[in-house]
Amino acid sequence: FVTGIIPVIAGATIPSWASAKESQQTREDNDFPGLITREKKPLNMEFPFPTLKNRITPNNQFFIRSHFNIPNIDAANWELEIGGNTNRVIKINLSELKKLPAKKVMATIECAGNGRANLAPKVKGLGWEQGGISNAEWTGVPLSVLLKKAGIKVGTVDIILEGNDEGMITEEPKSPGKIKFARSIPLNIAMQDHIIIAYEMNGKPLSAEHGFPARAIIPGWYGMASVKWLMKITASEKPFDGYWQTIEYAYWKRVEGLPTLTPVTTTLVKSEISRPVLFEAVPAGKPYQVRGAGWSGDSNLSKVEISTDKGNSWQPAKLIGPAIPFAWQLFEFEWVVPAKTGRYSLMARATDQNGKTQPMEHDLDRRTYMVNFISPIDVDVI
Ligand SMILES: Nc1nc2c(c(=O)[nH]1)N[C@H]1C(S)=C(S)[C@@H](COP(=O)(O)O)O[C@H]1N2
Ligand SMILES: [Mo]
Repeated sequence: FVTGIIPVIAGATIPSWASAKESQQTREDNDFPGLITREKKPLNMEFPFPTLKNRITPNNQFFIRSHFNIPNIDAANWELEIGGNTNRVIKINLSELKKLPAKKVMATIECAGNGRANLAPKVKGLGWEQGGISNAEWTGVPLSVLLKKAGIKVGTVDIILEGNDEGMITEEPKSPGKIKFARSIPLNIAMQDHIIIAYEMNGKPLSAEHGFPARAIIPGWYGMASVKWLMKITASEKPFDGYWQTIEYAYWKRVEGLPTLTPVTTTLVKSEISRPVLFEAVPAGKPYQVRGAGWSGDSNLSKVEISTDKGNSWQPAKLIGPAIPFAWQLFEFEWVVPAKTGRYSLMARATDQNGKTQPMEHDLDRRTYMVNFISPIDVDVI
């Protein structure tokens, strides 16, 4: 066990002294170098966003979001059951799953609570800053292949994905005793080709933290839908109203003007600056490379723009690499830092090909989810 390791980032510092200190104190081992611990039990760790260098997040740097303790699953005894409103109940083990035609999908997973720490006044819930998000290439079997094997009966509207982790929610609103983590997706989404039951992440078997032996990957949706430690898939004739789509991960959608609790689904357009970090000292009168990433669950990005004057004017950043559906895209921008010293406020604003762009403020109908408003990075030009 080595203490005192801080990831070395050219020209950058750790986001804040508090989070650096916290990650030093609570890290249990060297499995996740540099990750920021938000909670120890259950394990919740944030990707140190200022270290963003490559499009793919290494497996040991990928953020971890778990509601209960991580289950210890014996692959030899694991079976995935598919049933409910189906012609037959099928059970499939890991080696059978791996023999089915596989598909690779690159997908960025963002927790619906990412950026929650930026909300003012402070709110309850895990205080994710910038790193409740990561990107990987996943390998698995299209969910549609499994659903076709079981034979989905007419009248099915929802496909419920159930994990093997369980526990009790002891804060109000409490759960009715122990419950398993579960989430549903509509049947028409479930049948799309890119929805997969993944058993590999960046070419390696899933780790215990990320859902071993298999998990759902719902590209373009916030993370809660990508159920880990998958054990059961149920075709349902009614929309599923489980804990994590009514009480948590639900927002107030206006229906006929009336706020109606609705499950959180697709990831909103957003960008984050990885360089500079908040309150970084930037040398005056020299070029400085601003970096970050942008994404949208619904479509590819059309542009990311940067403002260095509190949003008065915007200039285009350069998008790096090809657009890949469901995967974030890195950007860079050469800032000609003024000779005049003082505090400057940097902002990034992503727009997607549907023309959707980031708002300036958080919409309270979203509660503490889907936080995609433009969040300035203040720096000191010295
Ligand atoms: N079984 C199960 N699946 C789960 C969760 C969980 O607690 N249990 N958390 C969800 C949430 S809220 C997120 S953001 C993603 C995070 O995936 P990761 O831990 O691999 O980053 O997993 C989702 N799948
Ligand atoms: Mo999440």
